[in-house]
Amino acid sequence: MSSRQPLVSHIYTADPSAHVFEGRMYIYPSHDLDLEVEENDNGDQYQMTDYHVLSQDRPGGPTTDHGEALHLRQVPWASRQMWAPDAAFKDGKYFLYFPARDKDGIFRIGVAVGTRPEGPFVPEPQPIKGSFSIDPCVFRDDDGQFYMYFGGLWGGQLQCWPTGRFLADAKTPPEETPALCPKVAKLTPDMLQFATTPADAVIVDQAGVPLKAGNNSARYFEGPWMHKYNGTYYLSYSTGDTHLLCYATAKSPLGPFTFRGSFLPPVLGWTTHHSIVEFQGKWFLYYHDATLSGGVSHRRCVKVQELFYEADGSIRPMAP
Ligand code: FUB
Repeated sequence: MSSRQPLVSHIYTADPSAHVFEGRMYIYPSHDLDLEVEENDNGDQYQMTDYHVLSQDRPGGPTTDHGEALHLRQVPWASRQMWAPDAAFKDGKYFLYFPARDKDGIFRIGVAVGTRPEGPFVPEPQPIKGSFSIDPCVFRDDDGQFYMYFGGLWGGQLQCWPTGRFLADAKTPPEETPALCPKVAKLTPDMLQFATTPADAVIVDQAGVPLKAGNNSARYFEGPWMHKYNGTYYLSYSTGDTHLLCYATAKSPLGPFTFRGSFLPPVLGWTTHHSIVEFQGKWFLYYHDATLSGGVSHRRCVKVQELFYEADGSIRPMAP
């Protein structure tokens, strides 16, 4: 299965987080706006103000747009830029996790709750305590514990937290020093807070040495995704300015994760962002590119293709 066509073309969509809920494929994307704005490294062109939930009866099948599930104006703490979201289900409730800038311009991660996978969702009045940066991915392990992975560099501000306090002018680490890592925290049983202080999900090379900041074609930048295949934890992510989707594996959801390689080369547009999900025994990659707008990086479209593993558990590289 590979349609290589946008799931929908009546709106721009990006950053797809896909989950199977109630036997159907639900996709939680960013909703890119059709704005004429200058692009910069701070991501000011990504001015999204709401979320739409999409669904399919099977990957590649017809897509339903369920309409607006949450709008910026409903979120008391947020000021702008609703970036890549994710969703989770527990005890009869659906949770939409989303980053946005607070009133001080600092990215935080919020949660909104609903009773249907497509929403609507009612936001909590405050962001998750101790949350920062962008791109939440919420993963349920087989024992029922939920984890959140998050973080993104540059406009996503991950580099601004070297001390645990926000430093607006902080730079990314020097090339010969360890790279910044995505963060991981356990969620509380009610799914609304961190149960543990966010820690580094460290990515190491084959010798067990943390990847260096200058290892641009392998080190982490943004868009973490966690899935489990044959008992192994797969942390996949974007390398940002080198535009690759890469992955690393571990025996624990907390890592350390050993770098395994890249599985998707650069797509059209600056960003690349994805999720990996199983549906009826097959695995699928949801991702985006900017083909729908002819290459405008902030007007993207979500696509899907089947993903395959080799016998040794490596992900077979694919073409966008
Ligand atoms: O969509 C806005 C940002 O672009 C996301 O949060 C990043 O992952 C990148 O795709």
